Amino acid sequence: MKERTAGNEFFKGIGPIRFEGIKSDNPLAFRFYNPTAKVGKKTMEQHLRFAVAYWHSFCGTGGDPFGLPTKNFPWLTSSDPIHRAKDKMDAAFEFMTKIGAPFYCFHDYDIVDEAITLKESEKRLETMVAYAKQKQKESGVKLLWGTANLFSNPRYMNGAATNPDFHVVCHAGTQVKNAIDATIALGGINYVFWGGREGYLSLLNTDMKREQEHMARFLHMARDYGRKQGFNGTFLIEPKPMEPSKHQYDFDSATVISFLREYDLMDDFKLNLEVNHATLAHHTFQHELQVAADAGVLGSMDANRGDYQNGWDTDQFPNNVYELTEAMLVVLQSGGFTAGGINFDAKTRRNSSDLADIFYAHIGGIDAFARALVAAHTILEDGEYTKLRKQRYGTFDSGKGKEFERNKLSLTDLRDLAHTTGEPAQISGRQEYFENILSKFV
Ligand code: XLS
Ligand code: NI
Ligand code: NI
Repeated sequence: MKERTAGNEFFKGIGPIRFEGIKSDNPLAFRFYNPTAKVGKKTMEQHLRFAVAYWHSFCGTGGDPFGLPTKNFPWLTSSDPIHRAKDKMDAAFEFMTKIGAPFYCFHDYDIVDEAITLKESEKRLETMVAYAKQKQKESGVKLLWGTANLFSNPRYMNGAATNPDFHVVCHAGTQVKNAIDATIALGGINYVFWGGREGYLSLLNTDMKREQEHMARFLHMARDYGRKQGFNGTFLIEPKPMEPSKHQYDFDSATVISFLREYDLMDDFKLNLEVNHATLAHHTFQHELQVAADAGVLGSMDANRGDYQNGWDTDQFPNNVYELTEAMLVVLQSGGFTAGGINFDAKTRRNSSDLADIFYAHIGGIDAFARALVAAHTILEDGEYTKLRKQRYGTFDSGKGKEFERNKLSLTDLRDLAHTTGEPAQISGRQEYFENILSKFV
């Protein structure tokens, strides 16, 4: 077997990506994202906390149901799994350092391929966690979150924690235990559960209540284990309504919050919200964020975008500054990210086959978020938007409206008041006016 050369440069000819400002014509520079620039009290870097998703950028080779992979990543050429995994990790850390991302995220079997036996898989993981530790130390890149892939292996075809076969649940538990251990070893700030196969394809063969109870039990066990091992970060659930299952139990923010409340998990769990998952649930991303923020469980974000014509999870890089501004308005008003961040859960298109495309994609996404952050911050500073929204509820700020909010009125009081005040005057909701405020600053 060929000896591995450590420290190979994979993205040759591409140096660190720097902020060059709006006048720059350099496609390998930021035009809006200046990590050290202050927006309010924090720098852009502190606000946005960008993370690179290991799976899309270094593992996904562009295969689709109609065709073979299109991306010949030079880090995937070795036939030896550890050699290959280390090359891939070298490439990942080279990319993250050059793009200037402070964080990354991974699934267990992104960092090394799963082996035939559980024992060998665990050994491989151990080797790669040690390697990641060293790479993090050298580069300063940190782990935003770790997770376990409980959806690719055929054993999970009927679900992982919600599988009707207890033996499969044990395997899922093993993976989650190991992934929590890895996350702790690498100083991960959060741990994510995305339940792609936690749901059903047909209700005819599914005991939904029992499966959901199993999921709750499983999450309690994971929480208890993590806390016992000293993990004091946040556990995150990432809602998605469908795909790969027909119906997934973590459908959307509201569904997950009611699940967390029902099963007494609100103290340890928050939400990791993804743009394309929101749109699959027929919500705006802004809606999903607001529902979570209102319940105090807005944890982190998976950034991408769907396609307005296709109805699936296309995971494209974000570029719609107007919609991102709506999202950042919610984030800023809820106090901004503390433990969470913005993970680019997005992939370059199948026909974007150059290594440089991974850079263009992230540069575009990062710049779009920088613009949205500045726009949202300016809108809030300007104050007209929040003032007008508050004014819409002005009738609750004094008199009988205030008494209503304070629980001092009954239904018959409302009836008596309606009789004395008569038909209310029409008050415009002024949606277009509100939209124009956003347009003014975007
Ligand atoms: C898939 C999900 C997945 C999670 C991590 O749609 O977005 O990538 O973020 O398991
Ligand atoms: Ni997704
Ligand atoms: Ni995601």
